[in-house]
Amino acid sequence: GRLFVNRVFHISAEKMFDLLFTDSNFMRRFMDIRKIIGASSTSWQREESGGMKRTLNFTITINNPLIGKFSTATETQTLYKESREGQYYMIDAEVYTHDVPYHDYFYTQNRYCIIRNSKHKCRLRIYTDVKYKKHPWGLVKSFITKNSWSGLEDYFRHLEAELLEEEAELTQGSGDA
Ligand code: YK8
Repeated sequence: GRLFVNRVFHISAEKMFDLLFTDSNFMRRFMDIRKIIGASSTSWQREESGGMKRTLNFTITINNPLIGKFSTATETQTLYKESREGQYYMIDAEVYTHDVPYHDYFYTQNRYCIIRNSKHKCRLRIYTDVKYKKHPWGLVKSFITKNSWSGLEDYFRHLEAELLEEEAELTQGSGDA
């Protein structure tokens, strides 16, 4: 796997969770810019294991002539029961892209950790792994891996940049920047 984001933000842990994992203006705007369309989400629901789960469906726009222009996707997010409101949140997101070539071979697992640093600061870590459900032929595997990493890197760099913008807006004039 790879660690794509590992940074302290001048945003509280609680606020960071709200930005990324609720139907926030931030996430709506970000999806708009990424041309992620038709997003719908269930609400967070308590699991028997003690964690919480929600499922998102959306259509991603892909700018690769080899792959196609769009793909529907399903993202299942699990908030681990070890999470503590305002202190520590661990979310695993499994993302299936249904309409790309070899879609039945792989999925992506994104792990988000939000750790309280102080009252107004948190550390965000995003760790990603491409997982295989079937064993593809070597060449196919490297094709999937290469395309997934470049797409994911682009996405998370952009997300980090937008979070920095949000941080700047939130701290502006608050006096404790
Ligand atoms: C979520 C992983 C792979 C996929 C894409 C397909 C490669 C196909 C390989 C063929 C286009 C928002 C990605 C990047 C699309 C975007 C997905 C996003 C960023 C050629 C063999 C969508 C997080 C996420 C997870 C997985 C990403 C896909 O919140 O390369």
